[in-house]
Amino acid sequence: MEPAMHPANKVARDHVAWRALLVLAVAAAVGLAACACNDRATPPPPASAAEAAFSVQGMTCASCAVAVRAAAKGVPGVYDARADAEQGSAWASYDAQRTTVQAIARAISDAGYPATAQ
Ligand SMILES: [Cu+2]
Repeated sequence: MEPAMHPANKVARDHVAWRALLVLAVAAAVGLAACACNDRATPPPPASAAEAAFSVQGMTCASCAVAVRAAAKGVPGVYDARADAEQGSAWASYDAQRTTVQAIARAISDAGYPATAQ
């Protein structure tokens, strides 16, 4: 027959179990947070990142700028674009290994806003 466990030993063992649980819970929370964070993060620019500016005709309001931006971003290899109707300008960040300034200008032009690289 085993001797009864001393109350102090039992408390110590429970304490270790709770600490282990706590460590696991924290590790899980950190893992989840890192996961969610990665989902939201924008991918880093590729090594062949390039930028281009365009003169764009025909933009008369903010929704024209939205359309120009969407046209530029629709080109595979473009990972960011901006357009300003007042300035008649657009800018694109793109992967030079995947697309060209000419292709982006053509896509903006095809959307109805004649564009030329600056
Ligand atoms: Cu407009």
